[in-house]
Amino acid sequence: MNKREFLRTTLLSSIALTFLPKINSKAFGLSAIPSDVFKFEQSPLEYAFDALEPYIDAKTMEIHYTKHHAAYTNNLNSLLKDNHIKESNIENILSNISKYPTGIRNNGGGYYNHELFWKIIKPGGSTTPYGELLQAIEKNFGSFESFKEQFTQKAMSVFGSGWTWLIKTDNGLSITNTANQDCPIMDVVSERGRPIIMIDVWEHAYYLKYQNRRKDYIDAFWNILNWDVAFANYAAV
Ligand code: MN3
Repeated sequence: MNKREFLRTTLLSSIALTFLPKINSKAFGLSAIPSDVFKFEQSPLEYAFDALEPYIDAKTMEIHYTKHHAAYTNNLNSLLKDNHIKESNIENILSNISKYPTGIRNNGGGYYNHELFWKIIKPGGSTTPYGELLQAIEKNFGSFESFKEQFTQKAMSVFGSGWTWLIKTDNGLSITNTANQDCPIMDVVSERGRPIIMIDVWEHAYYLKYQNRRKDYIDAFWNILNWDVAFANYAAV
């Protein structure tokens, strides 16, 4: 900036300041400044990174939560800002995702899916399914053991990156896969429903500990599955 530009900038700034309305900074605190776009935040993890050992290792959990999930969240916020989208309900966005840019589909799904995933697993798991959810599982899949087998087979069949879900549909329970970060509430997937149980089968979810052994990771998943949350997901729909 040369001297003339400097003077011009300074002069314009002074004029601008003169015409700015006087703001009482104490009465008008930072939090009161209207935010144009809602910002999504990662829920705090309810257990330590190493709490799921030996089923999911601490390093995987740390990278998965602080890098992968954080990146989806930050990217989602940036994309909403850039596209001037003010919707603050992630389920409203995802259930109408065909109307949004692809980046919001990928990162909005990434944000939401991991929010669900951190809650469906917990240290030590919680016994076995019970109540109406167990009855529905037995009705739809024959038995709990048969359900586990079918869910495992479905998760093994994901080609590339994706998720496997137990969902509640109008016709009962169903096991379905989604590619990338799609999820069953999106209006673009082949089979829609409300998520009850979900497993992330992207390699970043298990590769450090299990490498190519996805089956071992899925088998381990049953030991940390939080059936109380699964039951709550089921009862909520
Ligand atoms: Mn993931």
